[in-house]
Amino acid sequence: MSNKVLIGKQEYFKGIGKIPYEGPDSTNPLAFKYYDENRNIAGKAMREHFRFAVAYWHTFCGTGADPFGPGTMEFPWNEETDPVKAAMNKLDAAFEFFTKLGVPFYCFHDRDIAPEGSTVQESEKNLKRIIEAAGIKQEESGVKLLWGTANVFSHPRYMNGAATNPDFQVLTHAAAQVKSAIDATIQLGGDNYVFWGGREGYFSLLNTDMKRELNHLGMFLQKSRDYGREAGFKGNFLIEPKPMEPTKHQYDFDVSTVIAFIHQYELENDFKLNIENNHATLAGHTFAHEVQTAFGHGLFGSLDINQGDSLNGWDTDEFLHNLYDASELMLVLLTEGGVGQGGMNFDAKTRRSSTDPEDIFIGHISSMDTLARGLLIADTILNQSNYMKMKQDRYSSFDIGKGVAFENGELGLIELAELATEYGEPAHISGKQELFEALLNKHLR
Ligand code: XUL
Ligand code: CO
Repeated sequence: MSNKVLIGKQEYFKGIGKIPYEGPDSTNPLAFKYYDENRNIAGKAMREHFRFAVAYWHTFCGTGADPFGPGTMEFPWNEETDPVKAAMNKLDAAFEFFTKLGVPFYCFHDRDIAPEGSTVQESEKNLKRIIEAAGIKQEESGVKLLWGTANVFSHPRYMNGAATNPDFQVLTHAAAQVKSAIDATIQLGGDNYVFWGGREGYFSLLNTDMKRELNHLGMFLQKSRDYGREAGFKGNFLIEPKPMEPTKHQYDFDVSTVIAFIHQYELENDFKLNIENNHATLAGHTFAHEVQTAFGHGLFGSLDINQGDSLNGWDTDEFLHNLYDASELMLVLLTEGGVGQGGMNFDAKTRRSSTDPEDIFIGHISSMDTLARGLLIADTILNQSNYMKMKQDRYSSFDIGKGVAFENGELGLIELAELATEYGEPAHISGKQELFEALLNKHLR
């Protein structure tokens, strides 16, 4: 990243400059304590371990509205009444923010970055205008697009789903949006294109033909892939799992469900997963579990970084500040080779009552520091403890003799049963879970 800060016609975050790295002893809330982008850890710069991205929808669109009241945050880029001019102002604010924070990437939905028009053509025209301007901003700043996506869940027409809507006409509108959003992603050189299910799911089986809806979704994704590849998109298509909200049964429940879907519809050569922490916990999994599952199937794509609240069951999208979760995640990433052409997108929002413009900076800085600290902890555990050996030793009986033969597929059930008779009752070998937990805690600092 260059140190250049990009300010448009007007400076939106006055009084805040480029966020510096000041080290762990700093008391400056607007400085990094651990994220030192050029510092080399485990063979690469910190920046490359994370490939941090800012999410357009929360940071520049979400003003804090909830079901009990309107937004609380006043965004000056929203003051302009002409929607296209307001989108241009928002773009200025966004690039000012990216460059002051020093993140290398951003992500958007079509409707975050450009306003919906009254017809398909008008919406496409609006998007094209803003994408043109975004391309220039990218060149000027060096900030890149991690992924683009289409919002096919907010407009009332999508109340019964988009690709899984029982009304074919609605599906065609989703196709028009996805086509334009893929075009925009290609034009901006995006590394990935994301499909989050939105309202693809159902509330009652009484009015739902699940098999038919899933077939429609599979067909829709195949056609989106075909279009993207023909149009020259070289990046990964990603599906983002979520178990519930907005529908009761989301079709993309968790990583395992999506992996089965990807294989069922023969999407495995083009599709991978975008995994979000709060979605993992809603599905009853840890983030580390979901990420490990995706790596296990060779389908890890990218990450949405946030966290939920352990005391409630909805998607609160808080900035990740749980050091334990960050360290476990970084242990998995370091042992599996890292984020690749994915990254870490902050699908996170400041709380409704955090209304100062600096709070948006503090949320991102705190989360980037949490992950950087998690990286340092994981790297120390891997290099300065016997963690990996302890883990591998649990499986050492498969490294010798008949264990090797089993792994090579050379022993059938009859031979295995004969061996059980020969061995007699095995001695108990402790799993040592508490020792592993103590080892991680010892390094949490
Ligand atoms: C919703 C969610 C989305 C996706 C992109 O819970 O995570 O913002 O990340 O559509
Ligand atoms: Co997300």
